[in-house]
Amino acid sequence: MQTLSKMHSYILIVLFILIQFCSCNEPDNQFQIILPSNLQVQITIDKADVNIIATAENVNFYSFVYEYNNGTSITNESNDGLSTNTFSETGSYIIKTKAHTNYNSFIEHIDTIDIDLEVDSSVGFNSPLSYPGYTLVWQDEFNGNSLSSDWTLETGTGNWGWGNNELQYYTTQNHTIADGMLKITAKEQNIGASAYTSTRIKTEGLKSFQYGRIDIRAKLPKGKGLWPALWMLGENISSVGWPACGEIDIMEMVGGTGTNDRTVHGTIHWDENGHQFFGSSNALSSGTYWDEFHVFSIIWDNQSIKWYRDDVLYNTADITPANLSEFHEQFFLIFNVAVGGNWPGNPDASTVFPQYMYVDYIRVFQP
Ligand SMILES: [Ca+2]
Repeated sequence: MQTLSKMHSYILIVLFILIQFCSCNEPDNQFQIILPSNLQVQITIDKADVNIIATAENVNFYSFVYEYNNGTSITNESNDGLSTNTFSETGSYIIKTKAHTNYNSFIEHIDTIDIDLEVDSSVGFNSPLSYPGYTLVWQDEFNGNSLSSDWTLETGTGNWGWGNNELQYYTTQNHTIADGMLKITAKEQNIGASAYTSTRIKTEGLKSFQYGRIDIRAKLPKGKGLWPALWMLGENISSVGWPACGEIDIMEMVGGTGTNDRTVHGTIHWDENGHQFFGSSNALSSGTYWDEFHVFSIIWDNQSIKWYRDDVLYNTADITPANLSEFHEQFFLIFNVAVGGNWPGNPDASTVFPQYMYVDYIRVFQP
C-alpha cells in the first residue's frame, strides 16, 4: 500500500509539473514582449530641415512624432530609422523618437529642438537713408555680431516687474546681432521667480536726442501677453524720476489674436499733478506685425511729436503747453520685449513661445 501510495504521489507530482508547464510557461512564451534597447538618436538641423538617424537593438520599426506648438503633431514611420521633416515657422518643437516591437510596445527618446528660420529682411516697408533738410546724426544698422558700445543691457526684474507687474526676467542672453538685425527672444524659461526671459537694451548715458526724425524698422512678436516696445525716456530720469522725465513710446504693441497682433500704439507720458498720457493707435488692414517688417517713426520738433507707421501719420501730440516741458529735453532709447503685465495681461494657452522681435535699423535724423 505504501509503495502504491508513493507511486501515486510521483504521478501526481509529474502531472502537477506538466500542468504547471501547460498553464504557465507556454502562454508566457507566446506573449512575452522583448522591447528594443539601446535607442540612439542623432538629430541634424539645417535651417528648416530636420534629419534624424535612429538606431536600436531588437527593433522592428521606428516612429517619429513631431509636435507643433499649436497642439498638432505629425508622425512618420520608417523601418530604417531615418526621418526628415521641414518646419515652416521659427520656434521650439518636441520630437519623440520611438523604437517599436509593435505599435503599442516601444521605447522612446524625447528631444526639444529650436528651429531658427532665416528672416528675410527685404520683405516689408523700407525707409530712405536721407530726407531733405535733415542730417543723419546716428544710426545702428545692427551689422556686426554684437551690440555696439552705444547700448547697454538692463537685466533682472526691475521694481514691481519694471513698474508694470511684468513677468519676464531680462538676461544678457536673449538677444543676437546677426544677418544685419538685432533679434530679441522672449521665451519660457525659469530664472528665480520668473517664468519667462527676454532682453531689454537702452542708450541711457550714451546716446540721447532732443528733437528729430527717428525711423525704426522692425518685425514684431505676436500672441497674448507679448509686449514689444521701441521707446524713449528722458535722460534726467535718475534725478527727477518717472513720469516727470517724460516718456515717448515710438511703438508699443500688446499682442493677441484679433486686432491686437496688428495694432501698434504711439503714446507720450508726462507729469502734470500726477501721471498723464496721450496716444493713438494704428492697425494693419490684415495680417500681423510678425508677417513682415514695418517702419515706426516719430517726427519731433519744438511744436509737436508725430507718429508714423510706414510713413503714414496716425497720431500728433501738441507739446507747446508749458506743462509738457518734459518733451523739450534729451531722451534716450529703449528696445525690449516684455511678457505679461498690467496692460497686455498674462500669456494664455494660445500664446506660442519663443517669440521674437527683429530690428533691422534705427536712424536718427536732425534738421
Ligand atoms: Ca540692418
